[in-house]
Amino acid sequence: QIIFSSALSDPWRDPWGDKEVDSEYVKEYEPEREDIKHLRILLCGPVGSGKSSFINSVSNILRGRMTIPALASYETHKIRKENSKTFYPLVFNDIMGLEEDSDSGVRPDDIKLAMKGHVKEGYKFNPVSPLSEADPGYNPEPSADDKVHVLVCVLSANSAEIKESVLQKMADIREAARDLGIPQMAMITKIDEACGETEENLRNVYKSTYLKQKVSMKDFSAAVGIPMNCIFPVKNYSHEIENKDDVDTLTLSALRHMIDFGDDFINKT
Ligand SMILES: Nc1nc2c(ncn2[C@@H]2O[C@H](COP(=O)(O)OP(=O)(O)OP(=O)(O)O)[C@@H](O)[C@H]2O)c(=O)[nH]1
Ligand SMILES: [Mg+2]
Repeated sequence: QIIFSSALSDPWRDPWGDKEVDSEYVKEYEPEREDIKHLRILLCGPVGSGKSSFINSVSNILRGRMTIPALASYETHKIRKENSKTFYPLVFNDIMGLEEDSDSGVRPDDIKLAMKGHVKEGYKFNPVSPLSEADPGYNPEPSADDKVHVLVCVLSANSAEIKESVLQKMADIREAARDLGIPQMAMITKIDEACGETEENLRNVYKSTYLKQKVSMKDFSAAVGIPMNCIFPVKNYSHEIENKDDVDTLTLSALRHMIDFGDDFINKT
């Protein structure tokens, strides 16, 4: 159902982002450290929350045209520069959805191993047994850029309630990230379907009472334990055939913060 609520006179975030500035920032980013070729961003969240779509959206935006979506398992998604054989020094790992039931979906222990860089490329997570050191998918000596530099929890704005068991898994993952000192942020996807105001115009996102409540203490932020200023609303590209400015602006703003958080971590360790 569509919810219309009274618009906030005082937006929960200000001002609206600057697409050109953020785009340049993201495109120019290079990690300073010699031993780090790329900043690694790990996306985790419930099934269907929009993790893969986000990676695809980023690719569309940085390349300035629609691109073909990527696949599942522990794959590192790289983004090729347009008209070039080189890639941006940003990579994404997308972990398959956190199922409610503990016998399916990826195990939090495996996600912890992934954060430490122990999961090899192409490893297929096994819901019933964790990755062990004896497994060929186990990387015993991760390099500095096999490790995850920023953790992003992805949740959908239009899902009614997140299941307790899924929240518990997310809490476990976040605790592991905290122990490793890995910075964390959250993304709230599908804002185009969240409420009447954002359905009408994405620019209403920071004025929406409904979304403010979602991200504020009462709801989302308390549920995942991530402060409101580290939660970024986005709309992913799904069926569009052309890029749209407002969509790009929100995505680039989220991406820029991922870079900042991840880069801080790189320079600290
Ligand atoms: N309207 C809208 N649809 C979206 C958005 N993001 C994702 N979708 C749709 O939601 C569905 C699930 O998106 P995915 O990106 O596959 O979700 P995922 O998190 O990768 O899911 P798993 O890989 O199964 O864990 C797809 O049909 C997408 O087209 C969004 O921002 N807005
Ligand atoms: Mg996916």
